[in-house]
Amino acid sequence: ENQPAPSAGPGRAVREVGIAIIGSGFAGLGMAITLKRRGETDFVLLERAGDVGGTWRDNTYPGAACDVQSNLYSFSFAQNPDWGRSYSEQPEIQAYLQRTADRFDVRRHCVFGADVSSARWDDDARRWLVSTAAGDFRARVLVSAAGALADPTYPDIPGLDTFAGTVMHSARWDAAHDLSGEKVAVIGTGASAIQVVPAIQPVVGTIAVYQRTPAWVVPRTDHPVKPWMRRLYRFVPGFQNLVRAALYLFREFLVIGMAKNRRFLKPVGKLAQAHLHRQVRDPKLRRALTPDYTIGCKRILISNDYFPAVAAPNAELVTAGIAEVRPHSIVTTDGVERPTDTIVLATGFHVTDLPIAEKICGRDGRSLAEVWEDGMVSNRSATVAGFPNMFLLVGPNVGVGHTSMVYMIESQVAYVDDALQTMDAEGLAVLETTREAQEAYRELIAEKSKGTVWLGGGCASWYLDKHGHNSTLWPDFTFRFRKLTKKLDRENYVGTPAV
Ligand code: N01
Repeated sequence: ENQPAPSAGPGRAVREVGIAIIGSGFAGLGMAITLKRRGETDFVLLERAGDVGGTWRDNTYPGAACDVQSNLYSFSFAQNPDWGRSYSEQPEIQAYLQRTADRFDVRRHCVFGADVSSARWDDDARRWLVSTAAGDFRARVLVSAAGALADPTYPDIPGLDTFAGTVMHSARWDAAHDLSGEKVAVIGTGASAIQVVPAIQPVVGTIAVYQRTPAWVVPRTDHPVKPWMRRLYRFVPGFQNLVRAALYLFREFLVIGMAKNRRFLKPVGKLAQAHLHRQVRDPKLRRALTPDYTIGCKRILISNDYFPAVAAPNAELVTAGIAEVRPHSIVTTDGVERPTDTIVLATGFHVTDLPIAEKICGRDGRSLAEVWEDGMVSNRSATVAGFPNMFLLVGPNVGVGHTSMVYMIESQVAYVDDALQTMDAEGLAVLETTREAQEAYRELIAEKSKGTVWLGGGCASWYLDKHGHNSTLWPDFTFRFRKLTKKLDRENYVGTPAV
């Protein structure tokens, strides 16, 4: 049953726009720039924070960096010949995003402080009604680019709320807090933890790393980019494209090949074991750091300084579970109590239970979260039946652990842009995908996921939802995703003309 569409509160003006884009990270910016480059200017970027950048704006913890090479981790239409390192650190990526927003003049479309509280489809008006902390909007089209690594997960540990010291999530770092000499606890051993631990270990008094599941870690081949290389990028036409293509192909064939065919994983497991062996002398610590699941089941991490940091004299790897947090300590299930000044939660994000999904309500008034109760479903990772004129960027099954998310984002943006141009060309007021298309895509994903290390590698990861389904990763070569999303699959949509 249709729910009444919300009206703007008393005295609140509603702004009419063509396209409302939620979020201004890589996805939101990519969408905005694509629209702008083809002359479409009737759009807003609704950004809850005060600047563009998304996850690269938010993750300012010491050591934050990307584990995909910068040449690949950038927009194809805005390459940067000046990257300082092969794997860039957070400030450089954030500066790149800010500069790119300026270069394509999209900041004028940004509404900052516009935290979206709800977005509802009004079937009579054929408009999305979007309420935000910075005002209400009525939009013909809604593009959610709110991100999958946007909302931090706070673990449900007994007593955490009674802790008298400082608690910081890695994605909400407080730079003003001085950790020097403190007794610091880091909870988690994922991609964020393995970067923050070595960055803070030299300055803290003691550091206790609470590990629930050890990570597979391989060496990181990071280095500063030589000045002559930068000159080649800048002055030799096509050279940076060539490097990008080589990196892309290497990652694509090596990693996806491995995920699909376990025997290729063996040498990588050996490489990780040798890395651990070289860096950690103590056999007991080495054993504690050795994973018992197949490499690749979770994201393979890359670091040269994580193991040495954990093996440092002021560090301790805690493998017993956390029983409770007290005002000045953490107690583990083996009864040991460790005095603690600051707790760093490197505990990840709401990926399979996206908070934005609770706020977007479709034709029958149900939220995306309700519709996705049995798992996230979509047509081509972009549209959902019952949610007309709505597009998702970095939604279900777009994630990649092995290559650049920017490649996937650009594929998605091209698809959405083709859909928007189709709507204009055909004079459509409403475009909505069919349940059949959604079901077919779900089956395609399930089929492609079968037999992969992500499903059968013997680990629990954020790649899988609570039902054990892969609802986050694209389980195939990314060029196949690009092919699938090159053009709108018009036959899988119902279009309603404007009159
Ligand atoms: O989060 P995670 P992340 N008690 O979810 C543990 C991207 N990224 O922020 O494995 C104790 O991976 C949890 O333990 P377990 C990248 O895509 C990229 O590190 O569930 N422990 C795990 O160890 C990445 O995959 C980069 O047993 C608890 C950790 O917390 C994604 O972001 C850098 C717990 C969470 O790991 C997320 O990475 C950073 C509890 N209650 C991030 N709850 C680069 O490009 C959770 N854990 C380098």
